[in-house]
Amino acid sequence: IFAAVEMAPRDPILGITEAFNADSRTHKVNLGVGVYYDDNGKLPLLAAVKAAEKARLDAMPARGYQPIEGLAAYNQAVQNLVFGKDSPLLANGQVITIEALGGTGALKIGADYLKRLVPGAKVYISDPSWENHRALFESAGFEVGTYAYYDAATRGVNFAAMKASLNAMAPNAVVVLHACCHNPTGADLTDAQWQEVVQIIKAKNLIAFIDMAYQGFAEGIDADAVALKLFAASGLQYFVSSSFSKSFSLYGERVGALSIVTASKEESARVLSQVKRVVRTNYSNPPTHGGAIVAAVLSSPELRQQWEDELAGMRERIRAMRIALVEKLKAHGHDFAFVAQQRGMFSYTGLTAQQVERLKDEFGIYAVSTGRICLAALNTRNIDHVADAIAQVLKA
Ligand code: PLP
Ligand code: TYF
Repeated sequence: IFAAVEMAPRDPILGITEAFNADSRTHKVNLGVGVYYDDNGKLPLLAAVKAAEKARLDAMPARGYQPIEGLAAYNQAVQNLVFGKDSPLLANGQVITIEALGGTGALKIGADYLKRLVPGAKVYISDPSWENHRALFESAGFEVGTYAYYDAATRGVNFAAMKASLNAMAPNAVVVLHACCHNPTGADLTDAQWQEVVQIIKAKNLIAFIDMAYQGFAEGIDADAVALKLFAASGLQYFVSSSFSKSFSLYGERVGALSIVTASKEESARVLSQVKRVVRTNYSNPPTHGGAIVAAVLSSPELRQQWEDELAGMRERIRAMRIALVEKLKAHGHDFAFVAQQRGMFSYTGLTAQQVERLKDEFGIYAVSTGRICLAALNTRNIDHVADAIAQVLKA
């Protein structure tokens, strides 16, 4: 039965890590995958997470099945974080939240449910977007197109073109939006632009699917939720996927959530019953550990403060690396000021695929062939090597 099976293409980003791991050069740097490393180049275990894990281990909880929708305390903590605990949507019972297997799992459950809800709709992702967005919605059976987003000339957003794309969509089209820290470009919308996007989505009867994988990495927990606040005030119904892979450094625990905003509490009950049906036929119910840890951190005032401080530390370190890279490249005569304007983990540098290839071959520096680099992998020890190497490959 397997004789005719072809080799599937590698994930373009995760494949870089495989090549990086096989490289024996000691000065190698992996700017490919979107993972936050500390200044020692290590994946952090946050102190707030450590404390919550120790308490959980000491309590030695039994490992029964979770409810299909996951841990209630977790789902509520996620709602408070994403929508704000005083949100009228929460008070009205208009939001359902289920624990999901990372942000990817949330997108997958949301996509499968949408396919049942609006089977003929077309899905649009930003041009460019996280590669898995397309694959996830295509595998749910949707046709996936793109909306204009990135402007290579300004290394920012071509907002006029984005609006034109949105305005041209048919009713019920699903629009996947990055809440903040756009992956891969680092170019985000302004608050005023978000307001316009919400208005177009409402006027054209589009369905927003907001992907929030980096809450807290641009400006802070609240500031990064500006799109959520504007959508909340719109009266629309929409989808939100959240991920705690980055913000809690819990990548492998697969902690995320899918939230859906409905028109009423009564509608919420019906929608939740359908989403649970999708979950049941995928993995039945989510694992216990990661969600319990995030819930414990978010519901303890001390651990929550500690986590916010640690998250701010990650955010500020990335910003410092952005500014340092701009300065070091300036010393080489290159204007990379846009790197300090872009937000989150990533920057679209404008480096060509050939230049990225040279970075790898000659300097042991791995980046995505599109020119995307992960700033969160820079540190005070590798940044000179990276800046010097970029300056070298920019020489004709
Ligand atoms: N959405 C975006 C925009 C991402 O960059 C990522 C990165 O991993 C995800 C979703 C997936 O999140 P997770 O790793 O929690 O599945
Ligand atoms: O874009 C990134 O690098 C992260 C990590 O299939 C990632 O979002 C990359 C590819 C993938 C899953 C996660």
